[in-house]
Amino acid sequence: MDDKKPASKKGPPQVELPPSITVKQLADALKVEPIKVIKQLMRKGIMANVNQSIDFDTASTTATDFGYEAKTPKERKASAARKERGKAKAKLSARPPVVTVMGHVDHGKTTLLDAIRKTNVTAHEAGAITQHIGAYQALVNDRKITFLDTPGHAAFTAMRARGTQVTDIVTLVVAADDGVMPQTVEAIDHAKAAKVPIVVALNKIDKPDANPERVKQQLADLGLAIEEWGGDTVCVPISAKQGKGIPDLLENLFLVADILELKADPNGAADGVIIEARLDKTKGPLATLLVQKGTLKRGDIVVAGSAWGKIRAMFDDTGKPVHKAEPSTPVEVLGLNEVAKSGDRFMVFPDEHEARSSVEKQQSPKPRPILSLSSLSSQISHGQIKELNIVLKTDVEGSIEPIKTSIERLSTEKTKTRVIHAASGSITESDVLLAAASKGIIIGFNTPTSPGATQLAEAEAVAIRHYDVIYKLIEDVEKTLKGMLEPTYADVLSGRAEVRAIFPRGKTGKIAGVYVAEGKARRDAQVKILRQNKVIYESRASSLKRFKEDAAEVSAGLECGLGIEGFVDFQMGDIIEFYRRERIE
Ligand SMILES: Nc1nc2c(ncn2[C@@H]2O[C@H](COP(=O)(O)OP(=O)(O)OP(=O)(O)O)[C@@H](O)[C@H]2O)c(=O)[nH]1
Ligand SMILES: [Mg+2]
Repeated sequence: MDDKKPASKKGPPQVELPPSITVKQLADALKVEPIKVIKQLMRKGIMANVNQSIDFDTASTTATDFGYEAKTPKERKASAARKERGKAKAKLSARPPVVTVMGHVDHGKTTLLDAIRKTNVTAHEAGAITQHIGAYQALVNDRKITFLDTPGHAAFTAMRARGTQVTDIVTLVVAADDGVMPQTVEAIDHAKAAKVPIVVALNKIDKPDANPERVKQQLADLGLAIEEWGGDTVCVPISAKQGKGIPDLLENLFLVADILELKADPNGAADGVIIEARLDKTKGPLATLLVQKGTLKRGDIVVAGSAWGKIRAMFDDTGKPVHKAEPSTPVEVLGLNEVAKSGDRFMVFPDEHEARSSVEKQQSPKPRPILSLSSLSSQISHGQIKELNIVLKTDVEGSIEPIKTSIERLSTEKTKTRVIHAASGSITESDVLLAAASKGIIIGFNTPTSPGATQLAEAEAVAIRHYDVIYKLIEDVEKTLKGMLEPTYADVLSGRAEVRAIFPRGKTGKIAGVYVAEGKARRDAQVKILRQNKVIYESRASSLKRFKEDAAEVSAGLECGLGIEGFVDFQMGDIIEFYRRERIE
């Protein structure tokens, strides 16, 4: 690091960083070797090579680590603009609540949504054909309420895993004859992890064996504070099938909404979330958007992930064309160039040019932080994480309590351990989503991971650890908390090449002309030089060229020029092995 002291007491030296920067450029800007930046990123759990781009937030915290204060060139301008906007004072207005219905299979989620929709649709014209767009608004005594028509906690948490929270209130449907079931528990934990209030609908009270009191007791045992017993969770007895108790349920949802004081600024350009999207054979890509802020208008230019376009037409949940949509309103829009991804955020841009360049920018992949125990460990030791969230799955119910208690006992003043969900059974996709959304990890005790969950965990970069001995499990969590768990790496062979020519470079340097026999020769690789099957030198590639052009990698069957840091003593027939450092869990 530069040990030149800043000239005055003005604080740390400043460095100007663009919104996206390669590791190499960042290292140059900070006047340190790229490997130092790479190592610092690893401590944050980010695996990035020299040529990979990182976003401004990552770059700026790294700059801070090296003693700099990061600024974007536009920052001054932007902060001035923010102040200006602040002066104009966002005019917040009340907005309708957005509700998601959750609950165990067959407890009546769909029946409830249908019942509400049938009696309270906002259809203005009689006979309007209601269509499924993934969300709808009901009108109750002149007040609007929005229901996400994609019931279930998996969809809810999938969105949250992608960084968007749309739900204000969860309606938990529990069949009064069946009581609390595994997915009821999951739904409660998912809602709690998202810090979303729950209103319980005790459904099927028309059934002769319905026992609402027993269900309330079960819910209380799970830690839900039931209103009648001094808590704040309301339980409303209903029969979705007979339409009984539904006005009471809606009234309670509005009460909770009033407590939450849900507000949004309906002025200005809209942003929000893609609820659902599909390809219509005749109309093309259709997407259901939920506006969260501002007002969406026909003709607006919208970007959602890699999809973008000008809104050509807009419909409400009854299929009626509309010109604008205010906060909490779901609309189906026509005009995006491709099928958007549900859960992606959308934003309105002032013109096509800016929209297009924003889409292009998003296309450079971001390195993903790996939420492994060891990376969490380093994030904890760097003070970036204060709470370690754990999803615990065990083989039998009896193992849950002792493990949970031991884990939670490990909480320190600085770092809390929180078991956000514990259940018996194999590790499922829903567990992975919950861990992803809560930036947590999954611990399996004597229990397997379902195949779908393994894939999803890879995609979501969620760490799953398996144990069969409790003390080992506790020990690892403890080490993680103390920030002591060091990541371990293995060298993975990525290619092999043979020296077929030797050229001078400069006065004393040498370049080997090599033929790549297997895999890939990589510029950013660790290399081993083998002579007669013995490793004679280990270092890094210093240059890789194909026909005088720098190359990041060269594939098998091709020739290239290779320089190696600190090594010139090439001989014909030497074998060069290229290795990639990989973290092992
Ligand atoms: N008696 C009675 N039956 C109900 C009531 N609500 C739902 N049912 C019945 O329970 C069954 C399941 O209802 P659904 O609404 O499909 O349940 P769900 O929660 O959407 O189920 P999944 O989507 O499969 O998770 C259906 O046969 C409904 O007719 C009710 O209030 N009373
Ligand atoms: Mg259903």
